[in-house]
Amino acid sequence: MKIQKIELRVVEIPYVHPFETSFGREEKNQELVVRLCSDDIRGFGECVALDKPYYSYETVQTEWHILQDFIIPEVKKKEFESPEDIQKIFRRIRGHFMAKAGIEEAFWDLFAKQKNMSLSKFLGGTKSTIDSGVSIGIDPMDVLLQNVNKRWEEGYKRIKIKIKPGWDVQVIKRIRKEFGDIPLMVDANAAYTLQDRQVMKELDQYGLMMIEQPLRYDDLHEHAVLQEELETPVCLDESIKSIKDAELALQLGSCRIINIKHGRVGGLLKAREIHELCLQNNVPVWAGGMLEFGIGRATNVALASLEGFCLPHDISATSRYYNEDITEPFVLNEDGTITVPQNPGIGVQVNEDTLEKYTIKKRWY
Ligand code: OSB
Ligand code: MG
Repeated sequence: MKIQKIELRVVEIPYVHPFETSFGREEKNQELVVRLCSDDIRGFGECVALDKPYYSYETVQTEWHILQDFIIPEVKKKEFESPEDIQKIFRRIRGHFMAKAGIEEAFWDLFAKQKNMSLSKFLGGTKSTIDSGVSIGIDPMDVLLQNVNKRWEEGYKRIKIKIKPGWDVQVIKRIRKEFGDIPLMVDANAAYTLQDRQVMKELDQYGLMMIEQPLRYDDLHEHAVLQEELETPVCLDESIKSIKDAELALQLGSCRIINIKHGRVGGLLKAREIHELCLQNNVPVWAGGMLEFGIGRATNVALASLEGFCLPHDISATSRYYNEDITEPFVLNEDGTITVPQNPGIGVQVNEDTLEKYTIKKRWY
């Protein structure tokens, strides 16, 4: 397969409600959308870096730079037999996993469409629905409790609360008091150090499903020390960027659960490999989210349809974040699941009008 034309777009859509984490409060999201054209087939991918280098060093602008200046010129020179072929181009470029993932996923979409298969089936997915969880940002207590109540009533299978120093134990205590024994977890986005282990030990009393990424974004050793002291499983997000990181984390005992984000690990091929490693080692995995628009959300859903993804995911309905999207929306079923699209490729249609409406920069290559 030869790629004749490639389009990059920066797309910006406001959230229905500001989203606050230990990084700060944001009103809108930007994503870089990749379109690959091969004859009459179009493949779409969404690069998931945020516009600021807080979750990872990548940003929408570094993604643009790496794709435009290093990846796209190579892609245009080559022929592709499968989505795996793009790995040869990636090998020389260190890091920049989210830039790589966006274009790799456009290849997966393209090849799946060429084979007339859903991305889920093409990846080897076995599930027709996936369990949906929701991530609740930092807000004043009354707003937060209303949000938890709303999402729990909507049917989400578990609630994740964003925490930071000073916004942790008292919040969880209050939620347990109001909502009892609901499936509950927290995500610190690396906001604590081992000196805060007392906070972690207090959180340990609340029967949480897991504590996600409490310590440094690049640490494995201190997480192992902490995990040893806790009953609650530690789940790693930021710290796992490769299969090597995952292997080491399992050896050291840094976590008992892994959150897999295809963008963070460099695409679907790598994400599937980490999932297989965890499946072999009986380590539960689930699919994380990066506030994706429809293309990225569809990719998440396809990944989460693989066998080893066995805990509720950070894949909520589109309406959790956006009033309007660049594809038709994903909706929450009454039983708290989301249906895996069965149409070819990502299985949702890109709406060219909304894509154009929210585009702030675009270029053809
Ligand atoms: O740590 O999982 C995270 C959003 C942006 C960056 C990092 C994270 C998140 C979320 C939201 O928790 C997940 C989602 O619903 O997309
Ligand atoms: Mg996280």
